Amino acid sequence: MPNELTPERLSDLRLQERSENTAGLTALRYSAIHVNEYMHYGDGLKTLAKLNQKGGFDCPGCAWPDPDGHRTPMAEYCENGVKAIAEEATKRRATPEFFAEHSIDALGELTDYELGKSGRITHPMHLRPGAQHYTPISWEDAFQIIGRHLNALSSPDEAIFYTSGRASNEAAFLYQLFVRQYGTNNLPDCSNMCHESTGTALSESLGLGKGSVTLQDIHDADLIICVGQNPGTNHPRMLTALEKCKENGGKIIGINPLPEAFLHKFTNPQRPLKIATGGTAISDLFLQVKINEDLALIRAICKMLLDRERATPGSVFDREFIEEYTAGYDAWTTMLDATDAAQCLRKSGINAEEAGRAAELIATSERIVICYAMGLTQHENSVDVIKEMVNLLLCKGSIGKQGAGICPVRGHSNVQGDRTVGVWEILKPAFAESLRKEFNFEPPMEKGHDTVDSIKAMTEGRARVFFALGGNFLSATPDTVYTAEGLRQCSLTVHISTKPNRSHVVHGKEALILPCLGRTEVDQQEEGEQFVSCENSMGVVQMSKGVLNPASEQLRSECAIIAGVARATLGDRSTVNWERMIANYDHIRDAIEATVPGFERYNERVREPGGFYLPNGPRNRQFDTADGKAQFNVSTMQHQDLAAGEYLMMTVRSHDQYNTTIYGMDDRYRGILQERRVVMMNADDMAEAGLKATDLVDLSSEYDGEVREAPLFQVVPYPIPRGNVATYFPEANPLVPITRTARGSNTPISKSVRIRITPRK
Ligand SMILES: Nc1nc2c(c(=O)[nH]1)N[C@H]1C(S)=C(S)[C@@H](COP(=O)(O)OP(=O)(O)OC[C@H]3O[C@@H](n4cnc5c(=O)[nH]c(N)nc54)[C@H](O)[C@@H]3O)O[C@H]1N2
Ligand SMILES: Nc1nc2c(c(=O)[nH]1)N[C@H]1C(S)=C(S)[C@@H](COP(=O)(O)OP(=O)(O)OC[C@H]3O[C@@H](n4cnc5c(=O)[nH]c(N)nc54)[C@H](O)[C@@H]3O)O[C@H]1N2
Ligand SMILES: [Mo]
Repeated sequence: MPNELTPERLSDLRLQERSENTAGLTALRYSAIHVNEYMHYGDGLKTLAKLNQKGGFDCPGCAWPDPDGHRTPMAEYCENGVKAIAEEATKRRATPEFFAEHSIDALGELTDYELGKSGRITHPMHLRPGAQHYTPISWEDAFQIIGRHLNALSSPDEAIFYTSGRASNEAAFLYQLFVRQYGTNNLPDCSNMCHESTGTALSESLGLGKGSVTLQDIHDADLIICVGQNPGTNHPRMLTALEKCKENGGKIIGINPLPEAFLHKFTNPQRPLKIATGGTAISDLFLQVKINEDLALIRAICKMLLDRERATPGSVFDREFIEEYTAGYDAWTTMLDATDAAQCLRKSGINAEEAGRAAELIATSERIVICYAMGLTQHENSVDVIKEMVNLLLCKGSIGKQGAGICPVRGHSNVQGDRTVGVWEILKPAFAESLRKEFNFEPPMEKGHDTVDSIKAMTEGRARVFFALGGNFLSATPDTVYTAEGLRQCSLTVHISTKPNRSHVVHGKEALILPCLGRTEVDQQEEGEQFVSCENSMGVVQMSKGVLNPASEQLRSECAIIAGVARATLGDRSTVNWERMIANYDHIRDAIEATVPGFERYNERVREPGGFYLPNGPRNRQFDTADGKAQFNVSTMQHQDLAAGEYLMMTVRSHDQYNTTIYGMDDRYRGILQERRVVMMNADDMAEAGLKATDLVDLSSEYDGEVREAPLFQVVPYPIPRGNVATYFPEANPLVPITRTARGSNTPISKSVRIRITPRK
């Protein structure tokens, strides 16, 4: 949010019909516009030819997997992947002259969109204490400043080391190694705000905090339940997989408070015949659930299934699977017996007939996949909601067989890999032991700060140095005003970044920006050109090798920057040969192989076209839980108490953004154009509140007597359940309370914030 916000600064909001067709030729046209506007012509051709191809580079967009076998030569990418590339490989530059022209105050006046569009940062930049301008600094001097600040702290636990999920396995591993040698487990990451609830729920119920399906399972499923996600925008290549499933005779149920465009129609841009014939209808049944009432809905459906199973034993449930592989079935059915299905359905906003149709589809399907994303993970009871989804799969025996399983659809392209190689505020004893053995040092064992705890530690003065490997901490985190206070109190804030963002503007007393190579760029080190590797949503590790010349000669790779910081901070204290690691990343991969299970012959297998799968117990019906069984879970239902005049708000992504990076001002599929400060409301709620389309309102949220505000939003009538509203992330983040998080995962409740809407006079 820029410093000064006035009604005059809002653009002319334009509303049009919602689109009921995703992708198609329009998507191709928008891809071309972004490439032409922001990239050099030759760079465009070169990058798109290598995007998501074997031996090419991994799309920095999302974590959806690439096909194992044949990949379309025309392109394994989508409109939003192309936008992500155009954003990184832009021809625009944020040079030292740019920072000389723009003081901190002037940068603060720019919108997120304008800040991002200023281009790639070309030089390491330094903001001296009290200064108004970032000025260039040498790499060595920057490393020395960081080392000095870190070594001056009274405890390593006074430093915070954040990671955003774009960092490669190699960079992430080196980073956590440095941080643990320095002496802390304060390793918060974007996952804490993203799929942490998944990690908790699936570890406890299935013994592994990751999904169990492969891409082939999606193709082979009889039924896919797509709940709490918007793949038409956030994982467009997933639609190709859903289309394959449909062509194989599969059915799809969509569960979402919003009638997202992908549910209606998908026109695969890679198949000209489909374009001519108007595309594939994706969903067979759409359940417009109320925000955070998925648990009530699924529970009611499970009760219907149980009734049917009892009437004809063995016709619905997989008794053998339940018997052999699960625990807790009896407690679960007892809980269902005590459940009032009608009441659950009333809560969920779904009528008995629609729920009955869902139950029918589930009862008659053998192979079921449940796909989900942020619509399930960012509520207070998210861990229970995800476990409820697992209950449904378990009773159907839909785990660990072809065409079935749980599929948390990941966000950032390597968020899953970063966790696999050790970026986590928790250091597991087995990994600690491996680090101890391989590197001969005593790692800290105490749990570190996750994202929410890090913010509190900074604001309460318990942490004084903030360091970020990528991301945009200020804008991505909840409670923006509170978080800003924490960052401003730090003695030093450091960002390894590709482009300017708000976290560079809301800074500590001293600040550094360290510009790094992007995924698309050639990474030249002492022993030659290097590649890195990433793990996608389905546990496949693949190499990624850039093709473009770096945006500036000054740029360093993330690995090289981390090594520089480590040397300057740890000096002779370190037992790691940082130079050797950087000269050739094979040495980093050898170290990963030696310390992280599943990476046997890493250097060899990562060079094979298409990479390799990491081990996955649930896929083979091996459950690493206390009793070795998959767990049915019994939980109490959450009741959302809204006071009179309160609405339940979800914050979502528009079609034209990548998290806090704003590609453009339009949300094309939803028909909301040119302005992002909007609140989508049910037309009846609007009428009741005396509001008309485009009326100006202020939003506020109140928790424990504390009021948070976000001014100046425009009302948009939208088909959303009554009592629910939707706004865009990050504009509405000041309303998300730091004091309320998901139980068990500490994830901010970005999808269920109680708010009030006050009309502007
Ligand atoms: N182009 C693009 N791609 C991206 C991203 C991006 O910003 N832009 N971000 C990446 C990242 S980090 C992530 S995590 C993913 C995010 O991918 P998504 O999770 O698809 O992203 P959101 O926009 O947060 O959408 C949440 C969806 O959940 C629905 N929803 C909200 N609350 C509820 C609820 O209570 N129940 C149900 N059933 N549904 C609900 C919303 O209506 C919306 O459709 O995408 C990744 N890919
Ligand atoms: N209200 C609300 N808040 C949310 C969410 C929500 O749905 N609602 N979603 C949450 C989720 S799911 C996530 S994952 C987080 C995202 O949180 P983050 O990952 O912290 O945010 P991003 O916007 O993805 O980070 C963008 C910045 O990353 C830098 N960058 C881009 N590419 C690279 C690179 O290759 N290397 C380096 N070093 N830097 C790079 C650029 O400088 C860019 O400005 O936000 C969370 N916040
Ligand atoms: Mo995410």
